[in-house]
Amino acid sequence: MKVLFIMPYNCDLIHAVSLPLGLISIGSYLKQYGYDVKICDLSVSHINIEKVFDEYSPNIVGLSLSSVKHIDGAVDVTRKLSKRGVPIVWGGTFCDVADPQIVFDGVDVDYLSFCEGEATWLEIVRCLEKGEDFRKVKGIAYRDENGKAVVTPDREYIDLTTLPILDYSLVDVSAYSQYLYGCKNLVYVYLSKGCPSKCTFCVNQITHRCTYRRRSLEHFMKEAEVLVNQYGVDGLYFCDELCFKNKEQVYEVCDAFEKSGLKFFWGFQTRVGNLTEKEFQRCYDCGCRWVDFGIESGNKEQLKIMKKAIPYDKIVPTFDMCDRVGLISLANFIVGLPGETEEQLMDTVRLANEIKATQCSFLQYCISPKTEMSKKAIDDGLVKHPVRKLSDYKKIDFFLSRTDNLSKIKQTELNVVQSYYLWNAIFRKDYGKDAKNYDLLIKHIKTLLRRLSFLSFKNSVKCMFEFGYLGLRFFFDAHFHPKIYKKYGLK
Ligand code: B12
Repeated sequence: MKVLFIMPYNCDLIHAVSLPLGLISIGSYLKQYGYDVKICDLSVSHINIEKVFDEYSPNIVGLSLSSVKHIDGAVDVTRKLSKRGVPIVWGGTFCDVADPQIVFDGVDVDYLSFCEGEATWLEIVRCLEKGEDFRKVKGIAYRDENGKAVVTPDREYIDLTTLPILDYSLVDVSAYSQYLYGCKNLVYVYLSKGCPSKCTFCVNQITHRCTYRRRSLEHFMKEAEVLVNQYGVDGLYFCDELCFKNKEQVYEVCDAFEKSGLKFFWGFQTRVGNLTEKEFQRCYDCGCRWVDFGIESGNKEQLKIMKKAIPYDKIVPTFDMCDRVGLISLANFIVGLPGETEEQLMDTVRLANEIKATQCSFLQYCISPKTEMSKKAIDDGLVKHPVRKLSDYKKIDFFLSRTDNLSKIKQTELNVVQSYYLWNAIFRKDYGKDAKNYDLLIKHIKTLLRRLSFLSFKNSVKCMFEFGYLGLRFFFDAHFHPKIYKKYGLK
């Protein structure tokens, strides 16, 4: 039984490409049961997927869509392979939040798989082997005889400690290395899944149903050893939504890093109020160099609506702690929240100016279907252009959003605030003793050229147009709106 997993190309030139951890995890799980797995990542190579299909001759194909950025690429691959007589399944976070009927009406995909893919895939390939119907498999959607989407019952989450060690030989690790935070070969990894918080804007409500689970630290350390010793990785970015739920986990992980003797820098995302200076210091002493915080808003009313539940009075002191310890601190804010007023945005800018964060990022809120906040915005009639067809999802993009503005603030003002901080972020120094002016910009350009080299000529032209348009918008919005800078106190 042969399984072909495909990561579609995406037109996002801003971010470096990260390891397809979801596919590597499902692939390693299936290999453990003796199945033959191949992962083909079209965002790091522009190979002919039909040729790969013919040579490998898989029994089933799975595509991963982590965000709306993958829609075009996934539709393209599905069109090319849909006539080959093997089932095509889409999975990944985009599928978790999308409306299955809209997806089935827009593309000839056979099944959708929701949330965690490991156990679902094992059942799917076993059904395929025995010639049984997939329709009894939990956590999927299929079309009935009339083309209507049928969703099977939710699947229980698995105990992550039972998952095998990730088999990085399934991909070319070197293709994913990033220059960031003083590292020359940084990759994304993970230790846990989900988050117990109930933030109303976050897709975690759907993908992990507000649960929190951790992987086996022992397995993780074996993976880290492979990444560092075999692939020369010098930086690990923990992309967990909540890397440490409590202080004990910090010491457990730091002790393991110290004991291993492996040399790498690392960083993680956490919530304000979870750790004290002592833990930040312990992390720093064990190689941690950056911490990412979701602050979202500086306005207490908006934070309450979001159910963010972070202690407001600890926000400023937390960034002070990171500054004293020597950690890069990143503060993420959301602007244009449903019903947000200019005064509320001013509170956010005020807070961003007050904290000692190395970098503040502002992204515009856009609906993430099925989340509490989006459902309410739709019910309140704030969403003028609801999603009716697959291509409408492409407009739901947090980055200088082209989606409906749900706030009471003018779109130009939202764009200016976002661009202003982004511009500052691009032009700041990177981290470390050797950091120089513009070195981060140079690294971003290197990333962009690298991304372009992975795309086909047609796609690189398309992506460059999009990127050029965004770049010009940034530049103008960050430089030519003195009245708005003054109004919001952008220094
Ligand atoms: C790493 C990461 C990135 C990386 C790229 C990820 C990738 N390889 O595509 C970077 C930094 C580039 C990135 C960028 C963006 N990201 Co991002 N990212 C993440 C992050 C932090 C981790 C993803 C991950 O690796 N998880 C670990 C693996 C093991 O889990 P997984 O990927 O979910 O896979 C499991 C299931 O989804 C499923 N599955 C996955 N694929 C498949 C395929 C099949 C066939 C099946 C059956 C199952 C299946 O099974 C897997 C194993 O259990 C998530 C948040 C999170 N912690 O999940 C956000 C997240 C996926 N990103 C998100 C967003 C919005 C973006 C951006 C659009 C942000 C922006 N506007 O700039 C961009 C899009 C650019 C892009 N290239 O896609 C959102 C998506 C929300 C949504 N779909 O509505 C998330 C959920 C963050 C959030 N909470 O809002 N991202």
